[in-house]
Amino acid sequence: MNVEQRNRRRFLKRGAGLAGLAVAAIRSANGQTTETSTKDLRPYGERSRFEKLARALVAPNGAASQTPLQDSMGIITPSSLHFVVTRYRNNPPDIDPAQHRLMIHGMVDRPLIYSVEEIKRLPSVSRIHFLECGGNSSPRLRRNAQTVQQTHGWTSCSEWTGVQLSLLLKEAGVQKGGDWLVAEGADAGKQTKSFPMSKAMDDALVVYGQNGEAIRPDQGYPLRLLLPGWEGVANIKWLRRIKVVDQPYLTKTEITAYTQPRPGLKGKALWFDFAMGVKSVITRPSGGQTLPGPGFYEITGLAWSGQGTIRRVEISTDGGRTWKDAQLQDPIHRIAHTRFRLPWHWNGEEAMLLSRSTDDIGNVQPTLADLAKTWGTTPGFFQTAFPEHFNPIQPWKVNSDRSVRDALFS
Ligand SMILES: Nc1nc2c(c(=O)[nH]1)N[C@H]1C(S)=C(S)[C@@H](COP(=O)(O)O)O[C@H]1N2
Ligand SMILES: [Mo]
Repeated sequence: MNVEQRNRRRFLKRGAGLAGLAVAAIRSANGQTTETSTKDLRPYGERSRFEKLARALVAPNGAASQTPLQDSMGIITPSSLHFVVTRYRNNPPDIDPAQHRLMIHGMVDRPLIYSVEEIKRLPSVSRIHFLECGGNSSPRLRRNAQTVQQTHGWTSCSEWTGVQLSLLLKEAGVQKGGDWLVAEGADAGKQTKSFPMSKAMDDALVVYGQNGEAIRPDQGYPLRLLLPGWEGVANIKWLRRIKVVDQPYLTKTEITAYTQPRPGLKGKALWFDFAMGVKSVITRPSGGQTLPGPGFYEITGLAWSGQGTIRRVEISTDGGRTWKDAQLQDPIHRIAHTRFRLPWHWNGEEAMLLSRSTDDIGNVQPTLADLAKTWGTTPGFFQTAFPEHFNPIQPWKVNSDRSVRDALFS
């Protein structure tokens, strides 16, 4: 018997003994006895009672809430902490997956109705993608915001599992001229959104899985449309219908919000501006925190781009005079949160922390002044406006009293 076999036998013996125990007494190194009760063997796990991390509830019933980015680790957002935006403030519909159907119709040769079980039988894919509300970090939403959860918490990142929408559309047979689609949710507000066929055929997914289990009701259980990198509102939850059409439909939910007249367009707005720009934010140290004192810190945060893969994140601790490359966590996924880290020694003096991300098609995260120029206006315009796709470099000011503050407009 070799060493490995012997160890395995010993393990099995011990395992067999433990299985019969309702309460195991564990003697720890310092001689204290800790009780582990059968409750710890509960079928669906819970975190330690000492952990308090939670979403920030923006709407009273939790129909809008933000991810606690300041304490997030790595790149995956636990499903329980994924941000929520459900318009019209309804609770998520309580859908029995056995009753739910997805209909694909309109300009197709074979209109189809799928049950959730039928969709799950099809070839599947799992992909890590972020989701971001088009209004995330917009000045009007962050008026009284102090923390990064409040300023940037309308983005999260999950591993999504489902089928490629292109597969369903090939089954249905898209007719000539069917260049757009309209997706509809089963919520009381009947969220609908138009999107072009090119995205449907490229990387769009109909997902039923999130981080290794069924997607949560808040995220669209049992089926959701995922248009990787595109503004949150296009990612229809509780997906029940996809209609192939010849042109965008200008549905109620897409014309009553998610646009902002731009001065540079003589007051007109950009419609169908789908992909989220390249963005990043330092999550620690960040707004509302108090640093314990001078010394070592790891500056860390998240970067993402709705158009590709993050290639580079630079960090400045002196308000943009000098920049250093941060280390990016491998593997880096396309259209996903990307964790960056940089060691920093804080000398106790005032500092201004910035992060600037670049993606693989060369988009560089703009400063507030750059962004204002693109919009044909001045930074002051943004203070009262409700710009969508607002992705400027976020400055956090570290004061000598050890407090950290949002310094975007100061
Ligand atoms: N059916 C439906 N889909 C929806 C919405 C909704 O209210 N109903 N909200 C949209 C908006 S505005 C955003 S930002 C994202 C939020 O997704 P999440 O709640 O899973 O984070 O869902 C989108 N899809
Ligand atoms: Mo949104």
